[in-house]
Amino acid sequence: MRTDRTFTMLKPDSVEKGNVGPILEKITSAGFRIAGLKLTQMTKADAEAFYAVHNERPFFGELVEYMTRGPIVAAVLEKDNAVEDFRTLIGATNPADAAEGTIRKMYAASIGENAVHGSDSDENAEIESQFHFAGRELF
Ligand code: IDP
Ligand code: MG
Repeated sequence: MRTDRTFTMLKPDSVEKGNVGPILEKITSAGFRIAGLKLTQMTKADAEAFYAVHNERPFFGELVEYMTRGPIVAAVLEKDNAVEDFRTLIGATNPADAAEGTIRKMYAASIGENAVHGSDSDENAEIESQFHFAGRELF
């Protein structure tokens, strides 16, 4: 299992607000290399599968609605200790709790609409990358 890649999505709110450029700039400035990148939109079935671990949670319907309402930017990012370092860069799930200077502190509106996704383990980074990217789309 490789430890130098993670998976992210710039969520629909980030695309809607024109924050894709500034967020990608923050990511590459923090030392991540972009190994894969695409603008795409998840179907309801895609979002239900991607977030299946949360399907018993009260916010699941709202989460699926949010994540499918418009395009996202999906990316695979490469850096030593990628998963942990990227979670640090994005900050806490709730922007109210996110550290100063983190992506969610700067660009997220609420715990639901929180601008970006970051994988929570090397194993999930691999699963989530394969969900969105074919091998020939990663460099
Ligand atoms: P994470 O994205 O920081 O890993 P998770 O707990 O895995 O956070 O939740 C996945 C996503 O579900 C969050 O990023 C957010 O969009 C949404 N979410 C989490 N908790 C809540 C909540 O309490 N209300 C509404 N949406 C939530
Ligand atoms: Mg999570």
